[in-house]
Amino acid sequence: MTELPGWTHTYSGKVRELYVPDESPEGRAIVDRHGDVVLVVASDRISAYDFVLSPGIPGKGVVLTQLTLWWFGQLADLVPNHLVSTDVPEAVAGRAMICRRLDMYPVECIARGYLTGSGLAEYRTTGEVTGIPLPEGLVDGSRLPEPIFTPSTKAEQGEHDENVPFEGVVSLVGPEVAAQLRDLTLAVYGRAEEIARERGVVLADTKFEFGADEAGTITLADEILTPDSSRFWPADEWEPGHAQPSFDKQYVRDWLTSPASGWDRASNSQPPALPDEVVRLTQARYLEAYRRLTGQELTLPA
Ligand code: Q0N
Repeated sequence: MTELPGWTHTYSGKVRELYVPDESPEGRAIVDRHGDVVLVVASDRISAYDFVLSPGIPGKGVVLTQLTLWWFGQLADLVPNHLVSTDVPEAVAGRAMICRRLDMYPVECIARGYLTGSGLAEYRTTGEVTGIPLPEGLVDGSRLPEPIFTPSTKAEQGEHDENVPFEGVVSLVGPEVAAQLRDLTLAVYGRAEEIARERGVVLADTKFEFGADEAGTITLADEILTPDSSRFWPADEWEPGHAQPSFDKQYVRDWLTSPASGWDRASNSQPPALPDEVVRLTQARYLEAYRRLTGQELTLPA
C-alpha cells in the first residue's frame, strides 16, 4: 500500500484503498482546503474467481478512475456524487479521487437489466431475484422485461455479499431512504445502460454505493460503472443461453481455466502468475472499454 504524506490509510479492499487526512500539517491543510474528505485510491490489482492475481494490470487503476470521473459527469443532473477534487498526491496521480466524507448506507445497490451471476442462481432456485418474481423460461444472459433493483448487504471479509429483499433494505435504512435508493439506482442504471448500448456495450448489471452528506442529501459514492462494479458485455456477441464473454477479464478467465495455467479451480489454491501476454491483452481490454464508452482515447503514462 502506498504511503501518502498528509493521509492515513484506513481500509484495503481487494482492489482499492481508502485514506483520511491525518493530524500532520499536511493533513490539516487538506481539511482546511476541502473539509471532511476521504481519498479513494484505485490500484492495478485484478481479481478473478475470488482471488487477487499477480501481477496487476498496468494502468487499470487509472482507467477505472478516469471512467468513474467520466460517468460522474454524464450523471451529474440525475444524482449528486461525492467527488471533490482530482488534485491528489503525485504517487497516485490519475487513479485517486478526493471525495466528500459521507455516512454510508450499509447496502449494495444493484440494478440488473439482464440475468446472470447470483441473480441467475437465485432465479433457478426460486423463480425470483431478491423477492421479485420473474417470468418463466429465462436463461443465462436473458434481458429482463424491465430493470430490477436487487440489493445486497456486505458480508464479513471473505464471504460473498448476500442478496436481500427490498424489505431488508427498509429494515436497515427506513422506508423513505430505501425507496430513494431504489429509485436512484434504477434511474442511474437506466441512463447508463442507454449510453452504453448506443456504444455497443451491454451494461448487464451494476452496483452502486450511496451515502448521506451533512445536509442529509443522498449522494453517489465509490467508483461507478466500471468493469469492477459492473458486467459489461460486447453487444455484438450477446447471445442468451450461456455465460457471456466478459469485456475485461475474459483472457484472464480463459487462461486460468485452460490446461496451460496448470491451475485447478476446485483446489482453492492461489492461481499462478499471469503470463505477460495475458496481462497485455487484458490491459488493452480496459483501454478499449474506456474508449468505447467515452469515445475518447486514454493514453497511459509510460
Ligand atoms: C467509504 N466504503 C466502501 C472505496 C470504496 N465518500 C465516502 N465517505 C465515507 N466512506 C466511504 C466513502 C466512499 N466511497 C466507502 N468504505 C468507505 C467501499 N469502498 C471500498 C474501498 O474503496
